[in-house]
Amino acid sequence: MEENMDEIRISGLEVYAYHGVFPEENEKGQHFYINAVLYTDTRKAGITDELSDSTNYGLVCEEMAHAMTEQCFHLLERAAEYVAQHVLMTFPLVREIELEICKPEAPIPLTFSNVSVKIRRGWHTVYLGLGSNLGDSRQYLQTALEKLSASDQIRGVKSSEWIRTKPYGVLEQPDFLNGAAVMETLLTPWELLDFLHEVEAEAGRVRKERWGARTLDLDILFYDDNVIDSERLTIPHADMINREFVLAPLAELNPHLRHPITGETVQEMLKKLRQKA
Ligand code: A4P
Ligand code: MG
Repeated sequence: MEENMDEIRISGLEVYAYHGVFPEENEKGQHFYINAVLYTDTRKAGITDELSDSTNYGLVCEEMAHAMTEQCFHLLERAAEYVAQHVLMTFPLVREIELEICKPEAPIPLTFSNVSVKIRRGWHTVYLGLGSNLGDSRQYLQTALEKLSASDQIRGVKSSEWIRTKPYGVLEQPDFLNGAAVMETLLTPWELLDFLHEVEAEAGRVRKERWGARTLDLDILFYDDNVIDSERLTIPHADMINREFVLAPLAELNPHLRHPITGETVQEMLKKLRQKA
């Protein structure tokens, strides 16, 4: 989540829709009310007074109403996810959205004023490390970038140059071609990992030996400034400070990026590593 973002707020948008677990709800429909906070940067529009430099909240209302009525879901959770994603994909300047869908006419045989589901979703900045040392490495890396770009959950993919590097860890294996890429994604870290594993599998990667030769290796280096230490996932990538083949391409993309735990920039980590060598 980014701090200090400006907000465009919409409240009480009324939409007649058909979401619900009960068949009567899907047939008869009922009123839903939407509250949304769009996190964005209004500075440019604040200077120019041009609508094209901001996000048109009228259009956002229309798109939310459209997304609410074009499909019929069982759950408010699903409707909220769907509407949030639609707004994030349709309005490029909206970095995050907080969305609440209220259902005050929900079929509950008790007196109540409202039920609602509220979620916060957004684009996250991710840095990936890419490597290959089997087969046509350049082609594997290039294809991986194309598959990432082709996902509707990922946008703005930019990559570093590919560099040829000596194997690290297990030394008796071919040289690697390595690089890094930066992008924005709507996926959670775990969803992104699953997607990367799919892309690796499509490149014919077989997991045998840890640190062994591979057609394609995709590692998550940074995910915003999240720190994750779980069985399946360690973010930031644990060993980056010892790997020039990670830090050099990262420095090409963003030398001033800071490690969220140590506070060191990529440039500083790279300089230290080169001094050690
Ligand atoms: N995993 C945990 N954290 C992450 C993360 N941030 N990104 C888990 C991706 N995966 C993460 O990885 C094993 C498990 O790590 C995954 O299932 C995931 O749950 P893997 O890709 O199956 O196995 P691996 O790649 O052999 O192991 P590892 O530890 O990821 O190795 P690395 O760090 O990828 O190193 N030398 C040069 N010159 N260039 C290289 O690119 N790469 C390696 C592999 C060794 N030597 C190299 C290079
Ligand atoms: Mg790996």
